[in-house]
Amino acid sequence: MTAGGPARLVLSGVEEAPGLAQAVAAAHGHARFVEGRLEVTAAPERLIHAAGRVGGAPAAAAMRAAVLPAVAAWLAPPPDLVTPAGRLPTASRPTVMGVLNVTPDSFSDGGVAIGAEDHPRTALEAGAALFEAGADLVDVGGESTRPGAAPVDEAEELRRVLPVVEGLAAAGGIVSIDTTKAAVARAAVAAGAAIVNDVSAGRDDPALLPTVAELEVPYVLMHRQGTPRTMQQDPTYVDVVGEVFDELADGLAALESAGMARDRVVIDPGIGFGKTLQHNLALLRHLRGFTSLGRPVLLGTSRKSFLGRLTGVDEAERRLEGSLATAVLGVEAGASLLRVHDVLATVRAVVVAHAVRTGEEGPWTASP
Ligand code: PMM
Repeated sequence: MTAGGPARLVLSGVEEAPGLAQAVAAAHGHARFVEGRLEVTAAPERLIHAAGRVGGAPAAAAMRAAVLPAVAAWLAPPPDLVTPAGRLPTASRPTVMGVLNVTPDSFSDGGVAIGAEDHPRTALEAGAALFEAGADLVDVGGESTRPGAAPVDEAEELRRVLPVVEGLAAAGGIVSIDTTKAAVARAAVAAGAAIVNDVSAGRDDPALLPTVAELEVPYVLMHRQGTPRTMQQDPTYVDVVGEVFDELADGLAALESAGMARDRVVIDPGIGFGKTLQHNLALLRHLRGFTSLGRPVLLGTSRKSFLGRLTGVDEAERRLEGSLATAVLGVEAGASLLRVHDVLATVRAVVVAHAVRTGEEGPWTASP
């Protein structure tokens, strides 16, 4: 699509949709209903005129207000993400978030085992290695969010993550805290964390969103259906892409009502969180559409079980090729942050994908 050319737009909540479809067709566009949504292929201006023909000037104005910002966001690069610890250059290139899970079962998911007497030394070394490999930021988590995982209490989560956040931040790195708990987010930010990454969209702890708004740090709003304990039992959607999109759009509006500036929010479709293999594939195929929300998109596919299903690889740490394939496709679809375990390999793959996409070489390179 070009700025003035036809666009494929998916509209929900449109009043008088049948009349609008007819008016679009009369203006030589295409329109059809799919699962309660109106899919239109037309130049945005034609769609606005069609709305005016059906509902008069107010309908044209409403359509203009809804469509033009979405198209502009879709066409434009996302803005940089400004954090208290520095700026993430999401406007100019994809950025890589290294995963540092500090949980007892973490050897299997690429993190570091805690419980050893030397905690946090091993975790700090692992975090430093992620930065050295080219991570733009490191995501520290103390509670496993794997399907079936049991919750961890606040004191234990704090014991796991706080010294790690503190050490990595003190060394100058941008650190995000992967938590669903307000108290952990607050303590981690006090210890130097610059982003709160919440896989619950604020649903697990009602104090989390007001706390993040008050702390004035960026926030990752991720889509999840169900809870980690049960979410993979029977994920159900009528239209997974539309539903995840609408929930993130509603979530963004709710965050603004909670006092969080929109320009601090990153959105994430939540690959693997209450999704079947086909749901994950549909979200990846339609990832580009999420950029129309005007916020940087985070993609977390690294080592996830759907990659194991597709490739027949059971061990999470042997799913590098699938992880890289989705990272590269994610970059092509406009993802701004990639949450990954294999940082060096991902940075190298993404440097190439970005160069092909834009023609730009560097200045961003991976160190060995
Ligand atoms: N995935 C996991 C944990 N945290 N956060 C965001 N924003 N997006 C994700 O996809 C995501 C996340 C689970 O992966 P892991 O158990 O391998 O860390």
